[in-house]
Amino acid sequence: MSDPVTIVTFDWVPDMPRGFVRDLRVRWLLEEIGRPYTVETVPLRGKVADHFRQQPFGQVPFVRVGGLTLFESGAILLHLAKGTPLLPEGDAGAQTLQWVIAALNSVEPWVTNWMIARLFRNDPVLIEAAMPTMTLRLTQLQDVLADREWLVPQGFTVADLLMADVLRIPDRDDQLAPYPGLAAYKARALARPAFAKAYADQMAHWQKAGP
Ligand SMILES: N[C@@H](CCC(=O)N[C@@H](CS)C(=O)NCC(=O)O)C(=O)O
Repeated sequence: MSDPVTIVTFDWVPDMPRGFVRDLRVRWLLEEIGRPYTVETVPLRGKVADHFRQQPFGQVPFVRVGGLTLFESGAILLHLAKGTPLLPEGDAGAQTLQWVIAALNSVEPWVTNWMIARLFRNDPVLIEAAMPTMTLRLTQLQDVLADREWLVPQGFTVADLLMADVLRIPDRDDQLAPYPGLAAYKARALARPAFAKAYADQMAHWQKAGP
């Protein structure tokens, strides 16, 4: 019997990040592998010391798996995907890890930079400064995906889950429109029933939290 999993997320967030808070990645992975979980919350407004003890940056998500507490969505996903087809063995596993790190380290920072400029600040100068690096990475990623369905030949892995979730951010503002290959890849990933379930469950959580 595997250890019970608890996802910890915020008790409430404003409208804008609803559906995008990174506990979604963990919910999605757990739905993919059919592993049940429970959800607990920490306050967003008035963060408490116990939160920082479990996530030193005062962020979410973090999880408890048996006696282990783990933060960083990438680390959580890799831990939970171990032993499942979402994290294959051997060379495919190494390639999966490579693409997990690429999603988090080579694509997400530039997308986040743009997101802050456009969605948080909506500052034309910052947006213009953020665009070249984001568009370069999106172009390069689309080139990679030109001849494959998923990042690793063996099929959908935790790397695709992360990459597709990262791509949801520019897609929010129609920024994937110039990249039909990327838009199709993101749509393939999001068409998975596990994503729909995870998304609906996260939105139900915010619904319960109130406006
Ligand atoms: N690298 C972290 C980033 C976590 C993160 O940015 N979490 C956001 C929610 S999606 C958060 O907690 N924001 C509130 C804050 O930074 O204070 C991860 O992937 O887990």
